[in-house]
Amino acid sequence: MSAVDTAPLTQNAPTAGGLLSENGASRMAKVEALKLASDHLREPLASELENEESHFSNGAVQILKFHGSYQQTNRDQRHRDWSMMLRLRSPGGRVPAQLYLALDELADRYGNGTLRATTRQTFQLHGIPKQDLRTVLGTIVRNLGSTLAACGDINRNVMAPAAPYTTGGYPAARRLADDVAALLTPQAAMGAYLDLWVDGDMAYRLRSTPKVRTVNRQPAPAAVHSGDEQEPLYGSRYMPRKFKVGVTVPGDNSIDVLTQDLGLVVFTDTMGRLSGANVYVGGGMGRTHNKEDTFARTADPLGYVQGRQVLALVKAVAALQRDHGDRQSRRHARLKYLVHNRGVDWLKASLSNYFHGDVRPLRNEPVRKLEHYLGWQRQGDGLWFVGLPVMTGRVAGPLKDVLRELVRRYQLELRVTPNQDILLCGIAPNQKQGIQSRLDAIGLHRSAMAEPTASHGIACPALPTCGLAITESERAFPDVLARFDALRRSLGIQQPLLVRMTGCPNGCSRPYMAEVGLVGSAAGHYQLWLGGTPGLTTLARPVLDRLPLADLETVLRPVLSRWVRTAATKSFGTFCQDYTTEELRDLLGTTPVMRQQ
Ligand code: SRM
Ligand code: SF4
Repeated sequence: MSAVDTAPLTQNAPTAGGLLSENGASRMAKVEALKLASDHLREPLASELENEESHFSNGAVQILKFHGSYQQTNRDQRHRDWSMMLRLRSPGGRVPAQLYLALDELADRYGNGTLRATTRQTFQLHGIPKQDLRTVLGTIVRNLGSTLAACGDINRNVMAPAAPYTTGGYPAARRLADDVAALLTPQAAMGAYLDLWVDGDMAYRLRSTPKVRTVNRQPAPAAVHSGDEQEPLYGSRYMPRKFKVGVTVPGDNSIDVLTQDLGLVVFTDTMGRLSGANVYVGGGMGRTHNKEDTFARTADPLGYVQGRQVLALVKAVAALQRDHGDRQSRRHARLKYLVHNRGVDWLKASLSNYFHGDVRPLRNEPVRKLEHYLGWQRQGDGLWFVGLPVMTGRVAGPLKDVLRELVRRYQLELRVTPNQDILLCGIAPNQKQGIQSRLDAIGLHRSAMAEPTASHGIACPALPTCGLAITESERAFPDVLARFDALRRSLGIQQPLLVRMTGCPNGCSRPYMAEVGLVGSAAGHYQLWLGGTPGLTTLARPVLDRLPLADLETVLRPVLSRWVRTAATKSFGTFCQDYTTEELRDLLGTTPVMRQQ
């Protein structure tokens, strides 16, 4: 590999690397220029917060994202009805009682009265008017929450198994997720964040961790530094695009490890201390219909890295993507395109400029399983947790009331799972009965907590809040799941089916990993993806482009029936993998119109 092959685009010299034409920013994606001019993510947001307008300009909207908020309109209304969505940062899905109670109240007082558990293990609030943004965000920070870097071209919420198990590798995985979140926290942007939302009160600074302080003190290869003293890792243009990290333990694939830009599977010694991690790079779901150069992709294995080198490796991969990711076309800016286009061997070679540790062959891992942790379970420290299925993650109505009551009374910590479910944690044995009786009152009986299809199904918000939605998703999903359950029952199918739905191809509920993925393609129509597995190990394939939702049963009954008659010992996804796409299409109950598409 020559030096030229691995040469990075210099982060803070915007004319370097051919990004800009001689007289301006014409070849740089617009967002790049906005980030550069923003004074580390302050302007024009800070100025526009002071005006009386009901909404922000496009420039401010881009900067606002880094502060954890999106400007949205209610797409059910004919007129433009502006409001803000706020997304929290909660590594491993951990939300302490005090923060949850604050969110619950903010949603009622300033938002649309609901909270939304997300697929990356945090909460969103919707419907916040611009003039209340400072109050709401400030209240979150004062209650020890944060929305910093929950959106934008930066490291996003770090995922980790939500279960609060105190044994095995789980505590180490959670600690590593906290360390990664701290390691990749922006520095100058944190100053801007505190200035804007809590009048610069540095008491609310996100704390580093001892391990991160050690890593940051150690000498690192020069290439890791962005060249910007105020923002040493990211530089003044931050990442080319969002960057996502997930950490888990061998065998537990609740975090969908292969869909992350950077996935870490931790190994621990007999004392539960981190001994190293298998590293996977270049996963991602987002794509655009009819643009074949955009695609969903599972991450490639990079290798095994020893425990004391893991954080340096994480920083190195982030720095490499910062320098080499495509800053001209946002559509191709994710790490997955770099890995796909240049190959994992190129990545390994380039990484040697950023990381001086060893990357060894991958260690063996057991078969991956999607753990969903529903129902009552022991934590391992004498306490219990209870996993509550939450349809599409929407916390509203009686569920919201009961959660508030239980969290307030017992001061319980919450954990959000990647399946949009909620775990109530730290429950003493003598509190179990009282809690279960309150759950019974809203239909969350012990037996209802493990319902096979619904417990696994997830759907993105889509209409009416998501500006990119082509179709319904969250609002249609309860009915879709009920129809799948009825179909399974009518065919005598006992096994669960992993179903995921989105309102567009961006893939927010990771539908391309499901056994049945429904991806909005035109009003009332969905692209049908088949062939993902229950353990989230394989990418599914698109089989139909425009399945009318009304024809779900007609189309799927024949293939499900064939599966249960001929191969019921396999999962449905594995059964589908035995066929070519053409053969699968022939197994569907399609109409001639669908076949012509
Ligand atoms: Fe997402 C954009 C919601 C997880 C891929 N996503 C959006 C926006 C912000 C729409 C927008 O840009 O205007 C959606 C807001 C809708 C709303 O009204 O709330 C949105 N994404 C969500 C959430 C809330 C879906 C959910 O059902 O929970 C998830 C919030 C996660 C979090 O807490 O951080 C969410 N989004 C994901 C995931 C899954 C994941 O991260 O594990 C993906 C696929 C993985 C990936 O990134 O490849 C995902 N969202 C996208 C993309 C496509 C990115 C790409 O590389 O092409 C977009 C569009 C974009 O960024 O341009 C997007
Ligand atoms: Fe919006 Fe598409 Fe994400 Fe659904 S998948 S939330 S429709 S961007």
